[in-house]
Amino acid sequence: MSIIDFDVDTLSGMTPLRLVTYSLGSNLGDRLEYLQGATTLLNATPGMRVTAISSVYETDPVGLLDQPRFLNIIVQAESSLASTVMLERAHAIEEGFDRIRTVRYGPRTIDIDLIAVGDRVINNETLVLPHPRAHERAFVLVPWLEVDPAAELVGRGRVAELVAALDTSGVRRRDDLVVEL
Ligand code: PH2
Ligand code: MG
Ligand code: MG
Repeated sequence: MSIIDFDVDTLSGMTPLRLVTYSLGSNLGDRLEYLQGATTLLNATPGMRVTAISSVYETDPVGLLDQPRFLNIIVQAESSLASTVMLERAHAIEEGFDRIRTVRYGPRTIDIDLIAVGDRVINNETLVLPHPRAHERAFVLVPWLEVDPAAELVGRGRVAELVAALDTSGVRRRDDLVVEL
């Protein structure tokens, strides 16, 4: 890692209040319970306040196709924590739910991905922001657009335009399911 890649927030310990966008996914066990539990714990993080939760979407698996369908949501929060701390918190919550993951892109009880932190651009060994595959993932962009119609993905443009260019047929809203605070 070179010095210019270093997350200066980590050094200073002080950052402005930013809008954090997390993507949550589950395709093993009680999927809705995992999404709800992870959302509750994100909101319980000192220095983090959840401001929006999308509808629940049932989505066809992307990448590794031979696995159960996912439930996906977007959770947004306000926080002045350093981005690396936001990521660590996501990993700690995953571990708390006994996340099982045997293969990359494979089935998991809960996956919490940090998609964007305000307009921060970070690229180091532990963290890449915005998330490098977010722009091509309808299961991320469709719920993100729902909670934030004016959203922009730094370096990729407006989320609304990205969604318009994607096949969204594998992303279905489940109005019978809800995650709330
Ligand atoms: N996550 C993956 C790989 N594929 N597909 C869907 N539909 N939803 C996900 O959350 C997902 C995926 C890797 O984390
Ligand atoms: Mg993921
Ligand atoms: Mg992940």
